[in-house]
Order: sequence, then structure tokens, then C-alpha cells
Amino acid sequence: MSDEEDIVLSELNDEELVEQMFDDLYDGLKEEIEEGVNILLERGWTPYDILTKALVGGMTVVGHDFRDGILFVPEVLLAANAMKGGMFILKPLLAETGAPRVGKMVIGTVKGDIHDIGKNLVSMMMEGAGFEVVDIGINNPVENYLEALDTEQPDILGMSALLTTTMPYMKVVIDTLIEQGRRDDYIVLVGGAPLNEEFGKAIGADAYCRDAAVAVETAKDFVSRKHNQLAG
Ligand code: B12
Repeated sequence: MSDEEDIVLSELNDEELVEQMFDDLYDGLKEEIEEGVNILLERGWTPYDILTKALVGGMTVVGHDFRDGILFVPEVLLAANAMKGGMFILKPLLAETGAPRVGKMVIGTVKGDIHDIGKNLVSMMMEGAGFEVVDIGINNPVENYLEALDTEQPDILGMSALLTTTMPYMKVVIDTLIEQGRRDDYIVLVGGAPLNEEFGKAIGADAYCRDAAVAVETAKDFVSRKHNQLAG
């Protein structure tokens, strides 16, 4: 038996537990991550802190080692799966804030791209802030976005891309909206690790959001401006 099997998560203090969760996420141990999340909840941690400090923090470590060729796709998939286990527990809690509905968003990852953790996190945080979110998933060609916009009539269109090769596709979607004369019907927010503010501006999005918390703030800001405009 290895030392690791002897670790009892509930006996660790908060700091040790978060550290252990980083290791467990790294090793793709979904059940341990779920247990860790539940323990932190019992200890009075807010769902948001667990999400950002334990889960996203752990995923950052995974990201570095993936970049440096220490971890490979199968391991990262396991880590992602463990992260999703934790997110699944937090999701209803984040949505429970009882905030009145502030607006509606359609969100999806662009064509050629299957990364969905960041998008899911944004969805969860937006729901927690009182937005209705329609998630159209990954690998979306422009047609999917258009169809969802037609059916759902949202205030906001959110697009996610994690690859430098897929992020230009956001411009394809925005250009199509311009061609159809409906670009200004939506607040377009974009995000994903390789993007930046400049890119967001260059492709004609309303804003680039660095993370889910900024996404919520930006969305609230734009929606209230839109409503004020309509009122005035
Ligand atoms: C997990 C992961 C995977 C998993 C994805 C599992 C899943 N279900 O998502 C798997 C193993 C499948 C994968 C595959 C690949 N990956 Co990958 N992956 C990652 C990794 C390690 C973490 C991404 C992540 O989940 N981060 C955590 C979340 C919370 O952060 P986030 O996504 O950035 O999201 C936040 C913000 O960006 C923002 N945000 C995100 N989306 C949106 C949308 C809106 C509207 C808003 C407002 C905000 C917003 O808010 C989020 C929350 O705060 C990154 C490394 C990294 N540093 O990003 C590489 C990374 C993105 N992958 C990379 C690569 C190369 C690949 C592959 C091509 C590898 C391969 N050779 O096959 C494939 C591509 C598959 C494809 N076609 O999409 C590269 C990209 C390099 C580049 N410059 O293009 C990275 C950067 C790793 C690296 N340095 O090499 N990957």
C-alpha cells in the first residue's frame, strides 16, 4: 500500500486539503475531488471559493505541465473529468442565490474546439448571478450559433475558444451576424485562455472576459446599459 492510500482527506486542515486536491486533480481522481469539495462545503467554504481556489487552481497546475510536455492528453482528460465531478456538486449551489433573472445568454465553444471546462464555469457563474443560460456545447459551426440565437432570443452571445487555431472562428460568427444585419441585437462576449482584449476588439466583440467572474460583471454591466437605453 502506498502512503497516498492512507491519507484521510477529512483529517487535513484546509490548506493541506487544497494542496491534496491539487494532487488528486492532477492524478484524475474524481471521487477524491468530489469528497474534497464536500468537505470544504461542510467547513463553510463558499462554492465560489472552492471553484476558484481548489478546482481552477488545480487545473492551472495541470495546464502548466501539459504545456511543458510532462502531462499528455489522456491524463489531462482524466483531470478534466475529476474537475467536472467537483463542478457538478457546486453547480446547483452556485445557482441557488435566488437572484432575479437578469438576462439570457447563449454560450458555446467554437468549431474545431472541444475544450469546455471554462465555458461550463462561465455558465455556472452566470446562472448563479441570475442569468438564464443556454449552453450549446462544443465544436459549434456558425449555423449552430444562428439557430440558437433564433430560437432563444438571448441578450448575450458568448463564445469560447482555447486554441489559437480556433479563436479566429469567432470572427466568422460575428461577421455572419454583421452580414445578416443583426450584430447589434446581441451583446457578444468572448473568452478563453489564448484570447486578450485586443483580439476581442479586433474581431468586433463587445468584450473579452478574462475569467468567469469578469464575465458576470461585464454581462451585468452591458445588460443594464441595454435596458437603460431601451427605457430612455
Ligand atoms: C483541459 C485541457 C484539454 C482537455 C479538454 C477537456 C475539456 N473537457 O475541456 C483535452 C485533453 C481534451 C485537451 C485537448 C487538446 N488541447 Co488542451 N488544454 C487543456 C488545459 C490543460 C486546461 C484548459 C482548462 O480547462 N482550463 C481551466 C478553465 C477554467 O480555464 P479557461 O478554459 O481558460 O476558462 C476561463 C477563461 O478563459 C474564461 N472563458 C473561457 N471561455 C469563455 C467564454 C466566454 C463567453 C467568456 C466570457 C469567458 C470565457 O472564463 C473561464 C473561467 O474562468 C489547457 C491549458 C491552459 N492553460 O489553458 C490546454 C490547452 C488549451 N490545450 C492545448 C492543446 C494544444 C490541445 C490539443 C490540440 C492537444 C492535442 N495535441 O491533441 C487538443 C485539442 C482538442 C480540440 N480540438 O479542442 C493548448 C493550446 C495551445 C494553443 N496556443 O493553441 C493548451 C494551452 C495547452 C498547451 N499549453 O499546450 N485539452
